[in-house]
Amino acid sequence: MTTAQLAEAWSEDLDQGDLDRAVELLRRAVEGRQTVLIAGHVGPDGDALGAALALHLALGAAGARAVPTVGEDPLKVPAPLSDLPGVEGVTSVSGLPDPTEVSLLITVDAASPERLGSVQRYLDAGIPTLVLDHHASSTSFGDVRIVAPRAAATVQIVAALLDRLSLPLTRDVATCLYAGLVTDTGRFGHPNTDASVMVLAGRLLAAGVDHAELTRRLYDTRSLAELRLLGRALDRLTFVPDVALVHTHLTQEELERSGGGLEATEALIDLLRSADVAELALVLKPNVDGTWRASLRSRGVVDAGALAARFGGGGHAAAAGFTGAGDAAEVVTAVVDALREA
Ligand SMILES: [Mn+2]
Repeated sequence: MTTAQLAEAWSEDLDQGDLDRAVELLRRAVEGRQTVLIAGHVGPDGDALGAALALHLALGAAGARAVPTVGEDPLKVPAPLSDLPGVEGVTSVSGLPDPTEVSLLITVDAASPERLGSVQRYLDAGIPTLVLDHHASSTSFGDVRIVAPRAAATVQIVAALLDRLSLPLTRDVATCLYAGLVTDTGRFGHPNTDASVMVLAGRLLAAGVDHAELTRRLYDTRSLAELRLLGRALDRLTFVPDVALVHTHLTQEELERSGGGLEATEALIDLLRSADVAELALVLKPNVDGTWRASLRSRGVVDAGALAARFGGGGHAAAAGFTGAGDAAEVVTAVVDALREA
């Protein structure tokens, strides 16, 4: 196996005809100076936002009117991602062009229409839709689907398409792609970190990405509110020995009192997962409607995605999530019961 073949292992799952159709849609958008809506999932992470912004910058520079968005109103970009190049172009749902003006919808890192929030109405409007994703749980929506479950991040698919279009990896485009790569691989620590990840990372660094500055902003910068919230949640940490589960939760009141938003607690789940006795970590964070946003992280044995699917959620084997109802203890009990059955 050559280095090039090894680096592209994830792309073997893709259909060449679909790839050709995707490239054709993008080429037409650029040459026809079309209006292209690029939608990441609600509650955007580094991959969703990085993929959307890289496409926004690259297609925009080549001639398209590329509008990046996530399906939220009001728009909330997590603080660590708020300095990414092109982020000022991210448009709230209320500011988007009318569906009749949009020639192409590109969804990135969103495994189902529900993950698009308010952008779903553009799907329903019958606009040609290109789906770029790496979730094995991706449901079959969209017209042209480039779904690569073995890709570590959606930004790998975006980079491959930009290559096929011969669009340049400028420093800004590379920075957005790198943000997706570094976050979805857990700083190159998760098992999805393979040769293709490192080959792309090397290309992006060569394009001028400031790795140290970007990772400092993504990982080593926390507000006092976030540190206090982390302390509160860690203080409440509970271990269930027979299923090797560590779990904790935060209340709506604690979030409000701290002044920190939900995004301030993203580091919590990875801290919990680091417990030496744990196979699985569970963090419950309150949604405004009274339900819980449950995040799951596995240390390798438990398939977090399969577990989340039992509760109507989804994700990857190492990281997944679902929406839980009831009080926190009831959600934890349901997860423990499911683990004991498995
Ligand atoms: Mn992703």
